[in-house]
Amino acid sequence: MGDRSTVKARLAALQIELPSWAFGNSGTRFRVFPQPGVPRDPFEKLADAAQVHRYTGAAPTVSLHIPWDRVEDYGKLADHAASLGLRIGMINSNTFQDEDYKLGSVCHPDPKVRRKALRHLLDCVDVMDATGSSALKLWFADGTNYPGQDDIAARQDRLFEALTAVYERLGDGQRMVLEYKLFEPAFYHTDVPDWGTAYAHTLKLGEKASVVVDTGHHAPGTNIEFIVAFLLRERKLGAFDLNSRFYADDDLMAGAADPFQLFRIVHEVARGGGLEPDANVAFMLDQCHNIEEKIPAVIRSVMNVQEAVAKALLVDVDALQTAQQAGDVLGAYEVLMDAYDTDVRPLLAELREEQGLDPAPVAAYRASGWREQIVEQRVGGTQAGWGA
Ligand code: PSV
Ligand code: MN
Repeated sequence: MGDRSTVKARLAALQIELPSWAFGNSGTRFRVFPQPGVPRDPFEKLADAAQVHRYTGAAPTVSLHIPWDRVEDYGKLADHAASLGLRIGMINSNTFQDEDYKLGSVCHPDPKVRRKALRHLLDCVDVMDATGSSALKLWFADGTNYPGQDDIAARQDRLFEALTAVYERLGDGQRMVLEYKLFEPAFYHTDVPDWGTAYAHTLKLGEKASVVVDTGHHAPGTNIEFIVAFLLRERKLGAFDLNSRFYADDDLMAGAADPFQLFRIVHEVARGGGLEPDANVAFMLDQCHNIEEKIPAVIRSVMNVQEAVAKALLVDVDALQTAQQAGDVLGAYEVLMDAYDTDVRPLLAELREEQGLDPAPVAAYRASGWREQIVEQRVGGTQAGWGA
């Protein structure tokens, strides 16, 4: 077990990336519920993200989604981030909200549509150049709804062709991560449905390509920690999109639905060296706050991830190994549960105080008056939301 100060030092180094879209209006396909004070542009989204970093000290990077975060001058956006103590994180591509993509984007049967989609992906690398972002995150909504609709294998060829072109465009110090998702919006087959498909493609591409595990993108009951352990071992775990789910891709707050699952995942990350800075595993949130207040929900999510990591760092690795070697099934389980059952909130509060932060981030945010200020100031204009 790491001693208290080692655990705190490792927690202090943990950085959780925020999605710009968590701060905009969102909803289900039934209704988007607007909230007062929601940002009207990417600059205001960064200002809200800065609040999360201010009260947690753990969220210095923000992931952008293009075109939702399209601006005239990306250098100016990066400067704005820097003035708020933030950096631009991953650039997320979006090839799922254009009329042309009804039958897919990079896997579309029409080469014209494929070229348009590829152009967008390459434009996203330009945004990386302009903002100093080091990673491109690719998720494709491509797939089919009916058997026979298109040639599944040919679509894999088209996918790989586009991925190769993007890979070749990456500059020094840039990488790409490929996200998989079981289903939705396609319902019969999806072109990157699982980690195996993402792994196979990124393996062929080379070491600048790896896999994103979005915790909400699996069939119920999937052992996500196994996937994490496997990918880490192969040095192909590039990033997490953290969120939680009860049913499908619910995008609820990380750690809310199943804190034990989050702990088990993070335990495998820690075990496999994924918390080390050179492992290059990004911990991103990918969440939407449809009915709850957004900024405190993001703060709470960061805290949930910190708690899971703290517990994982408290696992007595030597005792665990001894029990495993001895075939002591119950002993090994007990070591894991001892860590999971530890109340790590006092440890994290102590760490925050040492960092000059308030020990209770949500309460500190609420007392700051930021919410009242944005509700009063952000009037007029169009609030950011899905598709904007
Ligand atoms: C797809 O469901 C996804 O998880 C991808 O990461 C997208 O970029 C993101 O959601 C958009 O919210
Ligand atoms: Mn995602």
